[in-house]
Amino acid sequence: MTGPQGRDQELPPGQRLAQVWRPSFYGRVPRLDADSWELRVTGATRDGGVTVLDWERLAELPDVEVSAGMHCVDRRSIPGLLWGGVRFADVVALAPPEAGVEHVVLAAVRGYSSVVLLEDLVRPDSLLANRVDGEPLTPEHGWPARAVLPHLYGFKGPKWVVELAYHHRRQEGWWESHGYHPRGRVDQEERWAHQE
Ligand SMILES: Nc1nc2c(c(=O)[nH]1)N[C@H]1C(S)=C(S)[C@@H](COP(=O)(O)O)O[C@H]1N2
Ligand SMILES: [Mo]
Repeated sequence: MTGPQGRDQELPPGQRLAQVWRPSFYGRVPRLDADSWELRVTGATRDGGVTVLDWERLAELPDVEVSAGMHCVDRRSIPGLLWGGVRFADVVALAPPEAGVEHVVLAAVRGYSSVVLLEDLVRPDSLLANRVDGEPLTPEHGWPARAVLPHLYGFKGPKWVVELAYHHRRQEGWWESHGYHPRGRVDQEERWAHQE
């Protein structure tokens, strides 16, 4: 089927097409410089230390592209985006967690954070992205780096991400502390914490 109805049918359960891709964020858009941006890998790391990765180091990892929609827990979906960057699985291999770690906090500048399961982070389509549709991310959409975990709702992917922290116990990020689901899988409609 063609037309908007046909496309609607391809959307995950409970989602509808967004007419435009309007960025979602609170406060002002940070203007970050790719040359000074760093990702700090902290918490329960295997070597007990903090690994600091910049884009020069990350560029040594395989460059990948993943086609995926963005599904906001508020039910708006933007289908068919082509994300580019490196796999979180490769980042995790560079700076691995202690044995038994299951939880990860992804933190952005200015207080935004989300929690994800390590198993969701290391899926092959989970990216630390710096491009979309062949262009560098705009500042509004997360330049110079954002997390994209396509099978989870959008709130699980911080834009302007600067820290990846390993935890043995479950944590709460910004939306999780406001009643949103700790896991957030789109196909399971894991929107609210009370569904657990
Ligand atoms: N730092 C930061 N990251 C964020 C957000 C935010 O407000 N701040 N919003 C999240 C939410 S709720 C969604 S749906 C997606 C939206 O990404 P977009 O603005 O590029 O469409 O970013 C996520 N990442
Ligand atoms: Mo969202």
